[in-house]
Amino acid sequence: MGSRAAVHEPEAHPMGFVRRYIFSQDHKIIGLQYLMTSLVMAAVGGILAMLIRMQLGWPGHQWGLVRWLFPGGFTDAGVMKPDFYLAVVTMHGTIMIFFVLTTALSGGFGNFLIPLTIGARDMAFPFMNMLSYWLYPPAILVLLAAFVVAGGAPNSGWTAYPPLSALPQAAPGSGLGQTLWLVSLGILIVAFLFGSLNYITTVLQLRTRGMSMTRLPLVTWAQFITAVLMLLSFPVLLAAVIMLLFDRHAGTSFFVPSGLVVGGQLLTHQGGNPLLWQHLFWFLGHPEVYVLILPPMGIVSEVLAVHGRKPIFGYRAMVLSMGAIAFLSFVVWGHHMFTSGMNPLVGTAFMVTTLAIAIPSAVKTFNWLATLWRARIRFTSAMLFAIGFVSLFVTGGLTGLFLGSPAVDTYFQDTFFVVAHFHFVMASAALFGLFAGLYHWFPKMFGRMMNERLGRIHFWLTFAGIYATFFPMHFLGLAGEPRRYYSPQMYEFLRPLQPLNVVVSLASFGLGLAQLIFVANFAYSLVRGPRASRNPWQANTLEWQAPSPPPHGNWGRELPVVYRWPYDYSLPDAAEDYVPQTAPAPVPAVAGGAPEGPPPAREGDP
Ligand code: HEM
Ligand SMILES: [Cu+2]
Repeated sequence: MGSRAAVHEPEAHPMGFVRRYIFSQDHKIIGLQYLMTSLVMAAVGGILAMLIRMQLGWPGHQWGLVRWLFPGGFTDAGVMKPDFYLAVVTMHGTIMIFFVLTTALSGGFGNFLIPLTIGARDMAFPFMNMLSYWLYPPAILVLLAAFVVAGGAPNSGWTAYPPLSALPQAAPGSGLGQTLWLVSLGILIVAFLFGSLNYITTVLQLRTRGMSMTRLPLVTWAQFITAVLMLLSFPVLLAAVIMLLFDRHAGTSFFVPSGLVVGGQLLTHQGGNPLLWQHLFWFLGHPEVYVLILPPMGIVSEVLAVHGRKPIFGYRAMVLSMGAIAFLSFVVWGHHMFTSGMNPLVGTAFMVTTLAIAIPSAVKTFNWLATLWRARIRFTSAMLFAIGFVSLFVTGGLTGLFLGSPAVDTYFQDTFFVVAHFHFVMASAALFGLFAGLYHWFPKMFGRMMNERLGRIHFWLTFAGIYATFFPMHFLGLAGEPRRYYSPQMYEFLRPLQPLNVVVSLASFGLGLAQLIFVANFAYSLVRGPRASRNPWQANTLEWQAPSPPPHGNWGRELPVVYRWPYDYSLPDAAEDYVPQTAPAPVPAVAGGAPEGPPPAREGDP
């Protein structure tokens, strides 16, 4: 099958609309399907975020809008009911992490970019790739159905801790809603596994002539390492999901302890342990947060080099640090469980591994800054978002160091400090990576340019909005405000925090509104944007050698041949400030022309 994908003739067989755009096996269409669906889900998750902030900013206020949007049992004359609030929090987290960031960054950018950047015509297994996408909409439908079934959506958060998630009678959302949540996640995990198998095989098997692993663009390295991470971690969650379904419906007791009394009734479950779920969940959960951040790291490395007109600093260190982060992410999950009564010795071990992640993270940050050092920066929208990513990643990473220490974390656990930490380092940083990627590759994806002025306005409003929304959360957490509480103001000691909560809510509304600029720019550019040339950013990687947008099969009759690494920008003796990977070595000189030679042995770093 791999060889079929590699040799099949472009445009050889005419296809109808359905085969071409709906049930397509073309990696680019599948990538765009993943991307577009994720953007729609981002809107859903964003609306849920606004609902959370409405409740926390003005608890008890009767919202006409809420009453209109959610009639029936969800609200009390426009005031969200407590279990509906928890359902909103659960669905917001679940949607943003699994159904927006994972799907957009891996499913979207991975599919679109991997074959193009390695000089292949498609993925190794195009049919499996199509299946991967087509599991995603059913997973969405099953998840969203949880809102409308009896009891509503689950209350147990994106982490679905038992016993709340294990006992249908525990809370309204613990009934059918929780079952749908589990089934939906199971379906989506299968989609991810199909995708990651495809990515790994494709990168290993279908690289064009001259494209050694040490000449892969960092964006492709990031996708490759992410796929390995997904392949090794998601099956653990799949197993846990199935075990939890068994506990709920087949009478097993993996996660439910003996002697539980719910609603005056002694349960028959015996001998399970809720902590087992926490171990299994976080064995996926921590790698998952890196599944969300590695692809943006790749995107940002690419954007900084292209729009800074400089070779990426420390290519090899970049690859190695991504590998180190991926490896370490499997041995730190216990930092989510410091307060679960774990042996202090084990806690210390998890602290050491956790803090060790700061080293490769710092290597990457240093290398990005070194890439920017004395760069001839073009302040495009993509570049602004890439620089913004570095800022957000550092801001969020620093608080990780506090949380990584068990003594400090005992105080911070389950407060807004943790919410601030992961909204900077994961949510916002990943979002900035996504935007940087969209602004950068939009011309290649759709053959048109986005409006740069609107893009820059979008950046500044988003950047300010993110800091205004999430930075004050550190102080809320320091003052002891717990996360996931319906109404923290019920507690005397938290009441003075109310004005700050209003500030955060107002900032988040501004942040949400600013995204409309992006939506407008995206939609308008899609139909009216100026036509994009083949290589509008004057970039070196292979995808910019294909037409914009690339045809089915990507390349004409001949596959591109690669002669160099992707970061030959601003070489002193070259005619232009960029030398595409397909340019024969040595560098075409200003005068005299270049003799053709075989692909040289030189690797990565200059
Ligand atoms: C040096 C780097 C980092 C360190 C030392 C660190 C440490 C920690 C610790 C100890 C916690 C648990 C806090 C608690 O629940 O009390 C935590 C939570 C979290 N971290 Fe990090 N982190 C780092 C980077 C990252 C990155 C890069 C991401 C994502 C891309 C991330 C995403 C998260 C998430 C999502 C949670 C909260 C999960 C939840 O409870 O819902 N962290 N981090
Ligand atoms: Cu973690």
